[in-house]
Amino acid sequence: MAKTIGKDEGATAQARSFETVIGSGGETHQIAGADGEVLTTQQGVPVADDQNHLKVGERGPALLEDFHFREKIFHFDHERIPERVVHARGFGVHGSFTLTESLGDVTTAKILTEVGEKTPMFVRFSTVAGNKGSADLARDVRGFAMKFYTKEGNWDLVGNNIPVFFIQDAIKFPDLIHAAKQEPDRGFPQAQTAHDNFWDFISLTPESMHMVMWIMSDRTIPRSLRMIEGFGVHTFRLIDAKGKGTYVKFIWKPKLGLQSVLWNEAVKINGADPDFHRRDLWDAITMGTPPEWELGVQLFDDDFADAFDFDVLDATKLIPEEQIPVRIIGTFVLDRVVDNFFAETEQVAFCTQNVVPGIGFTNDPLLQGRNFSYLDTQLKRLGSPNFTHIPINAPHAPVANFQQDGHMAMRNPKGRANYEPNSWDGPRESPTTGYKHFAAEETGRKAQVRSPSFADHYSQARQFFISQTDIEQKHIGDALVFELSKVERVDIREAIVGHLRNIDGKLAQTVAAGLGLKALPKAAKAAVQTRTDLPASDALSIAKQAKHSFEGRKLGILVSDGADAAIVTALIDAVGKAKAVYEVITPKVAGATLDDGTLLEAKQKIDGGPSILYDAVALVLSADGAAMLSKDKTAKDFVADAFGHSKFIGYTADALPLIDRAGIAKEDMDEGLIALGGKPDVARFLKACGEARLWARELSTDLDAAAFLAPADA
Ligand code: HDE
Repeated sequence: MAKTIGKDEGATAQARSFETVIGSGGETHQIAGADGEVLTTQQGVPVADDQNHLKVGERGPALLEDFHFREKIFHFDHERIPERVVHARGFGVHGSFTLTESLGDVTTAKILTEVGEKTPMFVRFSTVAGNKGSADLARDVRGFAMKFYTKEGNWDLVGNNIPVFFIQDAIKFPDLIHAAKQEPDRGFPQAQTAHDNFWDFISLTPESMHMVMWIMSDRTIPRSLRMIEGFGVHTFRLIDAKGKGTYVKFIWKPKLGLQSVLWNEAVKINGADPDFHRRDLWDAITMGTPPEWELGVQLFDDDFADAFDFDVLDATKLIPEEQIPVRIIGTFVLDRVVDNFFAETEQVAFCTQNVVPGIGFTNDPLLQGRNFSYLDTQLKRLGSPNFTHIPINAPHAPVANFQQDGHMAMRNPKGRANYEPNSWDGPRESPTTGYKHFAAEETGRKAQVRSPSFADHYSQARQFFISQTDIEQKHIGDALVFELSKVERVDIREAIVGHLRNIDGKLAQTVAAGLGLKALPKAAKAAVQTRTDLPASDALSIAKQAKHSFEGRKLGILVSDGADAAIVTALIDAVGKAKAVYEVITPKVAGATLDDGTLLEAKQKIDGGPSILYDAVALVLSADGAAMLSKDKTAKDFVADAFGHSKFIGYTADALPLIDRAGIAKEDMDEGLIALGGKPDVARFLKACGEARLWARELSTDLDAAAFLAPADA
């Protein structure tokens, strides 16, 4: 019998605890076996027939008496709860945090002081603007919300993958979100900011320009949720035993490094696999390669805050890591998928106000507003003040108080006293271990004002832009041109270019040229002149932090019948050694028979496995296979896309005709196309794949690159 390579994932048939029988009317019933579970109503009454409702005669009317039917439909009718107003599309997983360095000098929080302590956590990743059913690779901020079930109660760190935000005051949040989401008259476009309302709002809200630079960068089209950073955004406060405060910003860094896809890929991935990110995370965890992050802090005091160029309470600003290095204090691993999506991912309720003793707030006007919003929204979404009783939200720490009753009360106090103070028994406050708010001294006039210290809207936007590599800057320009080209009103396009002029002259010029504007619009009026002395910060660039490793990435191997078995085996071995994964793609899903008679199992038929789903591809084809695939549009797209997306492509000599037919001329063959003749070539190929992309290819072949790389006009 022929040998078989490949493993059959997901095909484990579940043991069947029922038998299917045909009823007297010809209908099928699934009857519980000897030790099988019996289907019941919500009341626990066993059900005899789950296929037909009760009716008068075989063709007669339904009877109200059928309580099983009515209960089943009633429950179904009420299955949906309101989706989140923002961050509706999300994916949650479990994990744990381990502290490696104590912050005992600045906080009493046990989770930040007990080194070696493992704290269970739940993380929900999300996009912001799209509805629950939108695609994963929308250009959008990724929510990165963490719930730590600490010994002292739940701590929620509800962050994003971008360290700054669009607005400075929470009162503008509904406007921002209304503008970003689908337009109210037509109900589209969803899950994208490429429309008039969003850019109109932005053009009238210059404080958003720093964030705009981030969202137009590759940060908003991540390759994987395993490859994004996380930020608490606001300045929070740590509080020590004496009540002294230290400012803190939280940052978490993925061990796999940062990586993004290209916009053209994102658009195609959304069609090929709208669940790309959640599937990727699910696969990584269930295959035993759970993603890990390091949790870090930037700590500072009032002296630093007073001397810093910007206001530390302004959430449109960050503190460059070069100015305050990130101190790594622990790691977290996300290693368990949910048992039930609704129960956990959907019902999890994060609240920024969930802090534990030793961790507190600052007056950041965005954070203050969030503290109101998150609790409020949970009541709407989950329908009861008892949402904390739902297992995913329930603290692992003991809970004892006199709050009672309400819808769906699951945790009900025992005993006579339900008030405090009382002369009976029950929980009492603890001045020693209880939460103490930071005793800030506050004075001031009651007023609706914006502090002048929040007025510089462009300097850090510029700092972000100049910190990027050429290719990253080009992508920002491309994204702006793409988005603004979808905006119908020319005056809005021009207004944005006016803001860009305050950030970087060349960027403004390239975008204006990309939009075909006849003249460069006037620079927007700035309350504060852009500073040009802020130095570039490498930590702001994805490319400058590259890990140069293929670990955690995926190779797509396109194989035909008669392909070289030795090369396939060498590739599979090399992928394993690189701690990466692979998928075999064949013309038919049944797999391919290699030149030594081995049957290679396939994960994808070529139509279902376009090259956009992989970080790099290898074409291991026989001459016949290449000849056949050269006539196939999908196979040609596979190669053309991989090339167009600057990916590394390994190929056996017989695959050359397909490369040619995919439109890659001999003179365009660059060092990113690597011939696979034997093991050393395979090793060289895998090493190259660790670089993720051959960016030089994009800079030399892309239509917009020439304009972008040209020197700026004076
Ligand atoms: Fe949120 N945000 N937000 N947000 N946010 C919500 O809460 C809100 C902001 C973030 O996976 C909502 O439970 C206001 C910044 C994440 O369940 C809502 C303001 C940051 C999630 C809400 C902000 C975030 C939310 C909707 C301006 C990054 C998903 C559903 C003051 C630091 C949590 C919900 C999850 C969700 C309000 C700004 C992150 C409506 C008023 C800044 C990751 O309460």
